[in-house]
Amino acid sequence: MASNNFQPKPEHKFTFGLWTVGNRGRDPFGDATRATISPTRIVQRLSELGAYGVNLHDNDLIPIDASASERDRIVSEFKKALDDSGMKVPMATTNLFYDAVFKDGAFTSNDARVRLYALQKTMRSMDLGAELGAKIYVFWGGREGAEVDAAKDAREALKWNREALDFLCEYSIDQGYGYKFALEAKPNEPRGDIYLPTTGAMLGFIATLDHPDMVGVNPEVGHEQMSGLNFYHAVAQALEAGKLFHIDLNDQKGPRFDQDLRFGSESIKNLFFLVKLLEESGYEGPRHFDAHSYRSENEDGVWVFAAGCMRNYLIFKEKARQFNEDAEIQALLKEIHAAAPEDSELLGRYSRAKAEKIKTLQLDRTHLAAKPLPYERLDQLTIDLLLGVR
Ligand code: GCO
Ligand code: MN
Ligand code: MN
Repeated sequence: MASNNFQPKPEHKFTFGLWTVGNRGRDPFGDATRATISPTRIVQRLSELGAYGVNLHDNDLIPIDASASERDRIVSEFKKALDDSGMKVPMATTNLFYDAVFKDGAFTSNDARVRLYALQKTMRSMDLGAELGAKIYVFWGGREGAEVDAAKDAREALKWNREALDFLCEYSIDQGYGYKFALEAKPNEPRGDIYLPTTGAMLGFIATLDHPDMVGVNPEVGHEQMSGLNFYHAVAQALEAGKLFHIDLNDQKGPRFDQDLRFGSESIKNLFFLVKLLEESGYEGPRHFDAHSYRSENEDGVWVFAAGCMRNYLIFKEKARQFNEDAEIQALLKEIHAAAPEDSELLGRYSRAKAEKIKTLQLDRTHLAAKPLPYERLDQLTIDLLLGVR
């Protein structure tokens, strides 16, 4: 363990949103508990901690009512901070939830002029992201939902959502931005119900778009856990579909409000398997932390939080290496996965000959059911390893 100090480096591709370390501790019951940290300071401090880059919503950087000259001044200051530190902006997104205009949705608002405003705001934000070098564009439709289903036909909402994404894919192509879109699901909060509530629902929706190849998903740990789902499974499905374009890493204590906790602070076993999966899958995208520090922290605590997210990821990565090199664990896995070559050959793609053969096989189900599966031992070895007693 001494040989690994878990020091984050840009090559690990760790990123944070300006809104994450910039979170001031506001919640529905109380106001900010810490001061604003400027975007340029965020860039500088994260780079000192070993991060690769920062991501942003348009209004994390530029106030919604900024003049054109103010905008340009802010962008050039920000670009200078990026250049000075070597930090990147791999992902950009639009704030389509904060302003009152989005109270009934953005792309799915019942008001066509609000839908137009959402398109306008997103195109301007895509221009900004492209100027900063972003190649991934995230869509999190926090207000795309409903409390009163009588007011909106959910099929109509899906149609509007699809039209907006198709329109914006064309805009990216037309401008030569080369964006990949990543859709982020969440079951509720701030809306009573948000449309397309899970990563699985997003994957189904993507297949109905005009440019499905341009569009993938941005799963978030806490959002799947809010629905009681297994995040490792959701990410596996996205990877297997070639659709993991971005990922929001954080943590959560089970199904309740969105907590955005420090990565790896709660769901240790599930997130160990997640990191193992990401590292072994060839996923090359950013490891983005969409989390924030406890409300009880001051700015110093925010940097402890940020360092902790990256450190926990690297600890899980090291544990995955140990898991793969552990002779006892690997022997158990070999035993569990053992198969006769003639059986393996019969599985897989259909042929009439195979079907005939399978129908005549002598398969003794009582014998098959009696085969012991050493899962208790395997899981306990995993726990021993994760708790550091192995
Ligand atoms: C949330 C979301 C957001 C999005 C962000 C980028 O629950 O607040 O996770 O943080 O990820 O808007 O799209
Ligand atoms: Mn969240
Ligand atoms: Mn998120």
